Amino acid sequence: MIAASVVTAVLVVLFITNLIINRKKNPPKSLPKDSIRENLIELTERKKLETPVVQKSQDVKQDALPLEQLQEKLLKPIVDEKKWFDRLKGGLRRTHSQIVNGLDEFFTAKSDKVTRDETLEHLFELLVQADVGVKTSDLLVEKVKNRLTKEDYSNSAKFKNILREEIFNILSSTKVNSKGEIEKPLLSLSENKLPHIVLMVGVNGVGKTTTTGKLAYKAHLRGQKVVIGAADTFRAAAIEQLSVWAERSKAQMIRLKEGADPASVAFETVKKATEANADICLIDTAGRLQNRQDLMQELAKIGRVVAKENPDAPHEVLLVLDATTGQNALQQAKIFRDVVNITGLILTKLDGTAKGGIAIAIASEMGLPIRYVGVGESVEDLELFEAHEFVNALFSE
Ligand SMILES: Nc1nc2c(ncn2[C@@H]2O[C@H](COP(=O)(O)OP(=O)(O)OP(=O)(O)O)[C@@H](O)[C@H]2O)c(=O)[nH]1
Ligand SMILES: [Mg+2]
Repeated sequence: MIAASVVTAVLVVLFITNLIINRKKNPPKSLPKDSIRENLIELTERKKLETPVVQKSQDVKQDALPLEQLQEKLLKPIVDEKKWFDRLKGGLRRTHSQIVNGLDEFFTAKSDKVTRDETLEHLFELLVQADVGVKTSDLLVEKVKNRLTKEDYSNSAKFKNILREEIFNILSSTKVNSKGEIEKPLLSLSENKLPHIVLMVGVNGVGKTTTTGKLAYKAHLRGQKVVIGAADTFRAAAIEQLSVWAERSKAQMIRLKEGADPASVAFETVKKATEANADICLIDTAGRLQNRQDLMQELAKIGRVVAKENPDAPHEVLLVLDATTGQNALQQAKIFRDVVNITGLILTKLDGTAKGGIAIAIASEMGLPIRYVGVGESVEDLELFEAHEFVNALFSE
C-alpha cells in the first residue's frame, strides 16, 4: 500500500516536471498580458501628436498590429452600467479642478481687501490655464463682470453660477440651425438624402478611425445600415483597425490596397453605399501625409470626387480634434476650414486633460457646432454633445 503511494507520488512529480520542461521549450503562443500592455502603450505613444498638422512621412510608416491585439484594444465589452453623465463628469475632472476648484480655493483664501478687478483677473488666469484661450477668456470675464454687482464678488456660489450660464450660452449658440432647431445629425436623417455621407477629417492621432468606428457601431445599434470607406490608405494598420469596427458594426467596408488613391476609395464607398441603400456612409481619411499641403490637397480632391458621385455630398464633414492639444486644436480647425467645408467638430480625449476649456474656445471662436465628445477609448465613451450636459458635468461636485 505504502509502496503504491510512493510510486504514484513519484509518477505525479515526474509528470509535472515534464510539463514544466515542455512549457519552457514551447512557450504559449499568445502574448503574456504585460507584453500586450507594453504594445498598446507603445502604439499610443507612437500615435501621439508630435507636430501641429502633419508628420514627416519617413518616420510614420507602421507595421500593422496583430489582429488579436487590435481586437483586444477595440472590442472592449460595450455593456457598462455607468451612465454617460458620470463618464463625462469623470472625463472633465481635471478641467473642473482647474476652473471650479481654482475658484473655490481663491474665494476661501480671499480677504476683504481683494478687489473686484483682482477677482476677475484670477478668473481670467484660471480660464486661460484651462485652455479657454485669451480671446474667449476675455469675453467671459467681460460677461461675468457685466452681470455682477459689487456685493456679488463675495458670493462664490453666485459668481460660479453666472460663469456657468455664460459658458452655456457660448456652447449652445452653435447648435441651432437656420430654422432655429437644435440639430441632431446622424440621428434624424433626411429620407431624400440617403445615404448620409460623412467625411471624417483631422490630423494624425486625434481619434478619427476610432470615432468612425464608434459612430458606425452606434448607427448599427440604432438599426441604421452603414457603409465605411477606408480612405486612409497610407498605412495598412489603419485599414485593419477600421475593419475590426466594420465587422462589429455589421458594416460593409470598402478598401483598396495600401497606397491606393484615397479619392478612389471615397468614390467607390459612396457608389457602394448608394447601391446598397445604406443610411450612413462614413469615410475615414488619413491624418498625415508628406506635408500639410499634400494632406489638404488630398482632402479637397476627396471632396470633389465624392460630389461627382452625389452632388449633395459630403453631407457632413466632421473635423476630429484632440482636446489634449489645447489651443493647437483651434489652429487645426482654422487650417482645415480653409480647405474643406467643415460642418461640425468632434472633440476627443477630454478625459485626462485639464485643457477641456478648449471646447468653449472652439465654440466661441469658430462658430462651428461640436457634434460629439469623446472621453475614452471604448464605444460608450463617445456621445452627442449637449451644452447643458457639458456645463453640468463641468461644474458638478
Ligand atoms: N483617452 C482617449 N483616447 C482616445 C479617444 N479617442 C481616441 N482615442 C485613442 O487615440 C488613439 C488614436 O486614435 P485613432 O483613431 O487611431 O486616431 P486617427 O486620427 O485615426 O490617427 P491616424 O490614423 O494616425 O491619423 C487610439 O489609441 C485611440 O484609442 C478618447 O476620447 N479618449
Ligand atoms: Mg486613422
